[in-house]
Amino acid sequence: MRRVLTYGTYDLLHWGHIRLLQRAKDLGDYLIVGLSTDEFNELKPGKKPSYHSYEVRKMMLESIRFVDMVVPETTWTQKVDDVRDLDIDMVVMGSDWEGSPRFEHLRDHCELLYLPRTEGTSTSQIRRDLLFE
Ligand code: C2G
Repeated sequence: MRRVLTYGTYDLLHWGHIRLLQRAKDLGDYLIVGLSTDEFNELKPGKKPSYHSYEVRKMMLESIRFVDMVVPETTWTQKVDDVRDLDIDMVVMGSDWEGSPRFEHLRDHCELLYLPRTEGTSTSQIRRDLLFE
């Protein structure tokens, strides 16, 4: 059974997120999402606090049929341990992370694939659109 892992904040869940999760699931049999905690999001440069709490974002992800498990992402450095402990075959991220040192080192531990980001939607775009409604 091929086990796939991806990471993200998944705030204000939108169709770009869903397309990423669907393609990630299609690459294996079991999809795990490392979901950024509210505290971890504070460490991400330029990241606004999430609209939804970790628990709400986790509940929403767990309701998606492509997602088999959600685990907390609390640090930048947990990924190698996650790949080992969760017996991961492939890590998948959207192309905005392509080449990032946050992920490239995982090539020594598992397959790593970046999928084209979905153009035309993003959490920040949704926030901006709603602000000027
Ligand atoms: N994504 C996408 N298309 C969009 C928006 C997002 O394919 N229009 C992808 C991103 O590339 C990412 C996933 O959806 O793979 C989740 O996006 P975010 O919640 O914005 O994730 P991010 O804040 O980048 O957190 O350690 C890695 C971080 O936790 C990633």
